[in-house]
Amino acid sequence: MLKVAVIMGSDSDFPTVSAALKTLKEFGVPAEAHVMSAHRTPAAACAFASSAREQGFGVIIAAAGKAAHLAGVLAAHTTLPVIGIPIKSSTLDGLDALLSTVQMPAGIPVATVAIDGAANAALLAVQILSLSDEGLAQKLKAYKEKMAAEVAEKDQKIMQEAAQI
Ligand code: RP5
Repeated sequence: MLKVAVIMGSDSDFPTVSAALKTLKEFGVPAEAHVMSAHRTPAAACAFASSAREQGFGVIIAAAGKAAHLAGVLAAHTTLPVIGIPIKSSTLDGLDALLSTVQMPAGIPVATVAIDGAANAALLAVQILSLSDEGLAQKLKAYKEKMAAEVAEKDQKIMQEAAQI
């Protein structure tokens, strides 16, 4: 199976990014995590992205905060899909990272999830890989069915609680 690269701009992003690794593990998708920075280690980031496809990766997830250029720089050096996670690590509450990640120029897309949206980044990566993996497609179907069943259960509970008011 193709691997997912989970790149973060700093180890300080890890507490948030770990939700992506957890989700990938739940789906049995092999992942590799690295700290690489568009600003502090630009050569390493570019080299990683340039060889990611031949290294067996299918998707790159890039998480960064502040002036978050990591996802865009990785996307500039690969034809693999890149998913950006803007990290809330500044006095601007992540809005800076969101805009830096999402506002890519035409030709170099970054699929940007919500601020700190690590679990959704992983789910999107699984969905991309499921296009050529029927086992993953089945797991995604089961995941959605479980989620719907949980909501239905909450609905019943709230209906009962509301009737008591
Ligand atoms: C960004 O700057 C990183 O992705 C992190 O969110 C933020 C702060 O990094 P540290 O100063 O904690 O290393 O590049």
